[in-house]
Amino acid sequence: MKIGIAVAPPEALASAFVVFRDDLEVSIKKAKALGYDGVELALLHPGQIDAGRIERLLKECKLEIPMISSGQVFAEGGLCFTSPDRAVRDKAISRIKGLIDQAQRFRSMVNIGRVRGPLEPGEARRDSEDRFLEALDDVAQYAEPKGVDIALEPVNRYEINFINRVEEAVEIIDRLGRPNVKVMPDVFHMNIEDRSIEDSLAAYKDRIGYIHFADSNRLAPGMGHLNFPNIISVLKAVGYSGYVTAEILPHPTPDEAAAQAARYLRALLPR
Ligand code: LER
Ligand code: MN
Repeated sequence: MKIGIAVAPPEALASAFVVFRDDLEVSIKKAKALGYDGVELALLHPGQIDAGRIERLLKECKLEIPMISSGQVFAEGGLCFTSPDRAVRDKAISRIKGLIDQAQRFRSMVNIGRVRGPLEPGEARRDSEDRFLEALDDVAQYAEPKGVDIALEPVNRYEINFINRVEEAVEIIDRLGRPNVKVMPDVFHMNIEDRSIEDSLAAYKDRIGYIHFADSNRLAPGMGHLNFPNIISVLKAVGYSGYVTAEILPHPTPDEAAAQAARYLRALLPR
């Protein structure tokens, strides 16, 4: 398993779930110094980064960008896949395709979190699901020849009313039937939604492409009451070898949060 930390460019919303909101050169160098293997980049649109410069930096630091996350596309851009407005859906799809182009350069995955959109009130659930599946199919088909995987993240009910549990994500991915769409559990959301974090991870081990780690209070692992030693031993037992990335609040300070997560995770996952 490798460990990562979620970061964003300086202009990201204050509400973005990242530790560092800074020039990417600064964040990448800090992540390297703390012993991370990779940084997850939360982007609003693909033009936010100078890909050539980032590629050089990653090479110099021997660091990876395993994931480009898209939460800002929904939170700031207001775009989503379930919108009844065709123009909004099309914008969401083309924005995600832009992120897929960047992901191809970095050999990253692209996540679909809240950008899937909510179930639309006043209509049958199936109608929202159908619009979501059509959009997901479009982006997955676009990503496939580029070698990019799409990671669908279940998110808790207080943030969105659609795809809250890991099981629900797997069920809808099965309906789509595209092998480059994986499930992306986030243990913070699982703590709210899944009956057992460990049992869901074990049950769907073959479907997991990437994992978010935050403690029960969304602080760095070790600062709340989730049982990370147990979660990690289950992941090891089922042979998970991908990333566990800290997507945490920058408390008490960004530097301390990032250092705490690195220290704690490295102790459980020595190189
Ligand atoms: C949001 O709560 C979250 O966990 C993000 O990774 C998904 O957009
Ligand atoms: Mn997450």
